[in-house]
Amino acid sequence: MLDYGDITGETTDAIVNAANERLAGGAGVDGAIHRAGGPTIMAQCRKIGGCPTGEAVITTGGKLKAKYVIHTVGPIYRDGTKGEAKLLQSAYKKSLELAREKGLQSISFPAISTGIYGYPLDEAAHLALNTCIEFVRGNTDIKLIRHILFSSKIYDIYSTQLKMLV
Ligand code: AR6
Repeated sequence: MLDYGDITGETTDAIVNAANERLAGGAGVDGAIHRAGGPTIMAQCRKIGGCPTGEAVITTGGKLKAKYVIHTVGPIYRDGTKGEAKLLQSAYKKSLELAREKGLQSISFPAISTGIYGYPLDEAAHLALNTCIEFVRGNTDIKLIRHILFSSKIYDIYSTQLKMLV
């Protein structure tokens, strides 16, 4: 399901953070989640220590409405020949697997890698939606996957890509 807005207000069991490998916090959606969720999220990130690109880890949601934050690291986009697509798919898949392992039923994603990491929006939207659709075909445990898009431009790109997939 697509929606427009700020992911920090989501009431799904988990929200996903577009983090960096050091889990050090940053700008964009990462900064917004840590600001809204408070310091317990960063304290747990420090304990975990890091997360390789394409992997995912989980912490509390702190003061957020969502119980958990799943931190994943999308690829930095270079020229598309450095394994970026596989890594972006993996970031979505590992986040979903972690949610399933925890018994969660709903999850919200931002458009991972499409901000500071520079991933072209059309391709990132296609990969995000396709990976989620394939995952729910094989697993029925997760009942709701929301994609929270931060601008009308990104929302429109997701809508176009979704129409092509279903
Ligand atoms: N809610 C939903 N989406 C958001 C929000 C928000 N509050 N804020 C930004 N976006 P980015 P990346 C969108 O740059 O490209 C950080 O510094 C934004 O419009 O947050 O994966 C990390 O620490 C864009 O479409 O993440 C890493 O160092 C999308 O979220 C690095 O940036 C992702 O943009 C990760 O870069």
